[in-house]
Amino acid sequence: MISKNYFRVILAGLAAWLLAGSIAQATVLLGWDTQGVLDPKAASFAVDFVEEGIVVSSLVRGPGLGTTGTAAANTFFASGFNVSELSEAMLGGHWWEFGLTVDNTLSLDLSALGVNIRRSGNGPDSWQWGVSVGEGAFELIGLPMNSVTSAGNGEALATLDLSQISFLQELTDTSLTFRLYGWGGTTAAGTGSIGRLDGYDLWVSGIATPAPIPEPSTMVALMGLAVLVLTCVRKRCRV
Ligand SMILES: [Ca+2]
Repeated sequence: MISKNYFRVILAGLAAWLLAGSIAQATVLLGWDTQGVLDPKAASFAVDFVEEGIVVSSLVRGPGLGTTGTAAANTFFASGFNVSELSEAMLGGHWWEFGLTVDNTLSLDLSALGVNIRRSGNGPDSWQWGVSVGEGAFELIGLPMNSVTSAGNGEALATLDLSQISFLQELTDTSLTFRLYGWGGTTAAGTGSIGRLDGYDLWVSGIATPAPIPEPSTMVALMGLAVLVLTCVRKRCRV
């Protein structure tokens, strides 16, 4: 006969596994910190932190941006946001861009996206996130954001909640490309840089869990097994 304690261990383990899945907390999955950047005008900026199982492409400028003017230290710098509409920014390459690929060992539920912007007085004051899944077209996510502060150390734009965007949940064996479109600069020399507050200046948070995730039918089967085991213990059945 299998002992009652043995069954209790099985049940406790099963309960712990189910509980762990239900209370997982979002953490930063990838982040860039501009503090200490050696060349704010470099062609790209490598990620500072990335969760294991995710591959990130470097942060780059869109083809409509340049590096005219003096770059503030501890930023990733760009000029040329002098278009007046989002549509012009989208058509003209006035964006920051980075991408990520998640392999088939992980499932990602994205939670939030944030960025710090340090702009000049004649730089861009309006921003909008977009994303492409796989090779798909770019889709706008969230609402346009404003950067009010110029010069100084910049400011954090409104954090974008990704948790309610269904196509950014349960991501596995796929790739994403994010773009931050900027517009509203009044001259070509106006600058819009990433940085330069404490901590990460560009980041994505979410929950990464091992894949494959058990299907609901599997969860039901496991719950049924637990009930069966418990019933067996109570009846002191022999196995
Ligand atoms: Ca920073």
